[in-house]
Formats: sequence, structure tokens, C-alpha cells
Amino acid sequence: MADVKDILVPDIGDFEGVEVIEIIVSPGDSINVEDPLVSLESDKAAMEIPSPEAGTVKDVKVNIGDKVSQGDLLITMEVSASAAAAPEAEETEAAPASAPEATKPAAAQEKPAAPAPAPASTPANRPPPVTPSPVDEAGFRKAHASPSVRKFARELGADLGQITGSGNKGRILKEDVKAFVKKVLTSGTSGGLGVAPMPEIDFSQFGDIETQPLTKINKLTGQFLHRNWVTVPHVTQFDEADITELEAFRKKLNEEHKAEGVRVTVLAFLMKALVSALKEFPRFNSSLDATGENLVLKKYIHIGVAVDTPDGLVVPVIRDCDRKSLTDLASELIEVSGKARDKKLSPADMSGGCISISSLGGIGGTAFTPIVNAPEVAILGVSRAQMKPVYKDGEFEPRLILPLSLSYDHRVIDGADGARFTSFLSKVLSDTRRLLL
Ligand code: CAO
Repeated sequence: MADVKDILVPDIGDFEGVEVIEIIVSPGDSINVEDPLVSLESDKAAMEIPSPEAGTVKDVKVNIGDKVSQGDLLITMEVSASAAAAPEAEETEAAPASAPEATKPAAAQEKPAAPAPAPASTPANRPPPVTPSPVDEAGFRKAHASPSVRKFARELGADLGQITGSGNKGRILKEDVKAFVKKVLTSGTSGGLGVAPMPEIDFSQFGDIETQPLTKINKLTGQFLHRNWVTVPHVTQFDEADITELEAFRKKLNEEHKAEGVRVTVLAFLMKALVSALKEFPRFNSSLDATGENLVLKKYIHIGVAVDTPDGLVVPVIRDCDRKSLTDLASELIEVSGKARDKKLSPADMSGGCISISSLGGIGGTAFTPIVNAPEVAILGVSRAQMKPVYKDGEFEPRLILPLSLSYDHRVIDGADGARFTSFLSKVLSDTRRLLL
């Protein structure tokens, strides 16, 4: 059985005709003892009136702007008979030790057993709030807001001093805090990205359209690429390598291994060249640790290779490239790119890379800016090799020139080292003898 109880304004000191500035509960709300019901504001302080009972709000009897005094009806509440009949001793015991005598009930039936209202300026009985560093405490204290709004702002780390209130006399409401937090998140004033939200456009207004869902791979790689694009400060270093001799050697090699069915592409040579370059520049074979304060240098050389599949881009990793021959690497490349296209790669096949290669050489293009596959710190982009006239010993000679585009994480690698790395790669690729060292 539920009893309906009147919840009255408790003893609020010497205040008379205090304005109701916020109604925190609505009919139907389930309330525990001490949950705030309404906020009142006098000339001197704002205070919340906590519930003396647990139950369900039946009716709210005041409106915002009403002036109330001790004994005025605030709400009616349905309390369960057992709760209503709870022994008085228990209730008194449960009252906070620091509750002022004046607020304790003389008789539970006549006067609500209200714990002390907590004025805004003295949040007694509460642990000190955790203060996020950007909050200006003086401004926060001065702000015109009820205790519950203050508590809400504290929880979200919102600085009340920066919020313009839309309530009566400029009072900050919960909605104002929400709107402020939303604005901060989308405007980037608190370290966010500061980008305007993408407008929702109905493209059919401009012509015929067809909507295709993104594949699982599209969505996953999209998330990683987006994260890496916005969190890694990228620089891309462009360079060229004269691979005329390498190409002649490659053709000879493929001729010799024709019977075995092994086809060595430029990519296998690039992996070999990367092995040498990573040994020469160990910083490129590292990752920042989670704190961002240490570099983790790797003693192994696993290379990721971007593979274009009908479902999207995947990056299988070829392990221990420093311990494999050119033809081993070529065979493994054929194997993993086949696995990738047949959707047979496991997550383990795509993890543990030290550096990645993105080769668009089989397709075309002269240069591009690949996105670092973090936590790796560099990625080598390769475009299509072209015959170009190169001025040598007073004459132009036709040479096969391979464009290289190295993107790196500028937090780890300096520009000078980026240029040294691609120069080294260029030198190694231009002289196959070095490659085999
Ligand atoms: N310059 C000129 N020709 C090149 C070349 C280059 N840089 N790279 C490859 N080629 C040639 C190959 O030698 C081969 O020619 P032959 O048939 O005469 O031997 C032909 O182009 C096709 O090569 P391929 O692409 O099949 O083989 P590959 O080893 O070079 O590359 C793979 C394998 C899996 C990397 C590639 O197929 C692929 O998927 N590339 C796309 C990667 C991608 O999408 N990257 C973008 C990621 S976003 O950063």
C-alpha cells in the first residue's frame, strides 16, 4: 500500500519568500531519501531541497518563479506503507551526523525529516569535487547556478564561468551546461579537432544517385586511417631511385626462375632495400610507447604490404624480412596478396609490422602521400617507374626512374633523417650490389 505524503519546505533558516529557481523532479520520478527536489534562491545563496522520503513523485505543487517559505507544499509523493511506517529511530540514525539540529523533525508526521539543505557556497558533507584543470575556480564559484547544475557541470568538467545562462536573471540551467559541452566538443576549444560537422545533404536534389553500403574492411580501415591521419603529424619526403640496373637484374632473375613459377617484382627489391635502410636508421624501426615519452626500438624486421582487394585495402605483414632471400620475399608476397584477395588473412597475419610499403607502381601515378600505419612511424609509397632522360657525363641517358614517397611521423623522425633515409634507399636501389649486402 502506498501513502501519499506532502513534502514541505523544511527549515531554511531566516529566509522568507525564497524563489523557486529549478524544479529537479517530475511526476512519476522515483526518488531516494536526500535526492534533490527543487532549488531555491535567496539574495544570498542558492540551495537544494532534498527529499526526506523515498518514493514516487505524484505531483509538483510549485512553479519556477514561485516564492516559498518554510512549511509551504512543494510536492506530493507516494511512499510505500512500509517505508512510511519505518521506525523513527532508524530514520534519525540515517540522518547525516552533521545535519543541523534545526532541520531534524520534531514529529515525522508534521515536519519532513529533511537533511540540511546544502547552500551553493558550502557543499557540506560532500567530498571535494574533482576539478578538471581548465576550470577557472573563481569564475565557477561566482557563476549563477543551482547546486545541482554545479554538480552536473563538475561531473562534465564544464567551466560554469564560461557559460551564459538562459534562465531567469541569467541563471545557468542544466541545458546551458549541455549546450556548452556540445559546443566545446565540436568546436575544438578544449583540444578537440575544431571541425564543423559534415552537413547532411540530400544529393538526389542534384541528380540520380545510388547508395552503396561500405564494406566491413572499408569501415575498419577507414577508422584506422582517420585516427592516424589526425593523430600523427605527417611529413612526406619525395625522392627517386635509378632502377635501370635493378630492372635488368630482375628480368634476368625472373627468366632464370621461370620454371619454378616465382615472379620477382620491384616490390621484393624494395623490401630488401628497406631492410638495409632500417638497419642503417634504427629510429625508423620504432614506435612511440603509450605514454608518448619513450621510443620502443625493434630488433626484428617485419614489413607490412598494402594490398588492394575488391573489398578494400588490407595490410598483411611479412615477418623477419632480414632473414629472407629476394625470391623468398617474392614468393611470400604472392602468397599473402592471394590470401588477402581470398579474404583468408587472420588478424595475426596483419599485426606486428615495423614499417609498411604501399606500392601503386603496378597501376600508375608519379607520387602520393601515404598515411603512416601507426604505431609504425613510417610508410614507403612507391609509384610507377618511368624511363627518363638523366644528365650524366655531359649527355642525357635514358634511365628507369622509380618515384619514392616516404611519409613519416614527425614526432619521431626529423626532416633531415627523412631525407637521409630516402637518399639511402635511392642509393641502395640504384646499385644492386649494395642491395645484396
Ligand atoms: N614501376 C613499374 N612497374 C611496376 C612497379 C613500379 N613501381 N611496381 C610493379 N610494377 C609492375 C610489376 O613488375 C608487374 O609487371 P610484370 O607483370 O611485367 O612483372 C606489374 O606492375 C604488376 O605488379 P603487381 O601489382 O601485380 O605486383 P607488385 O608486387 O608490384 O604488387 C601488390 C603487389 C599486392 C602490392 C599490388 O598488387 C597491390 O595490391 N598494390 C596496391 C596497393 C595499394 O592499394 N596501395 C594503396 C594504399 S593507400 O596508401
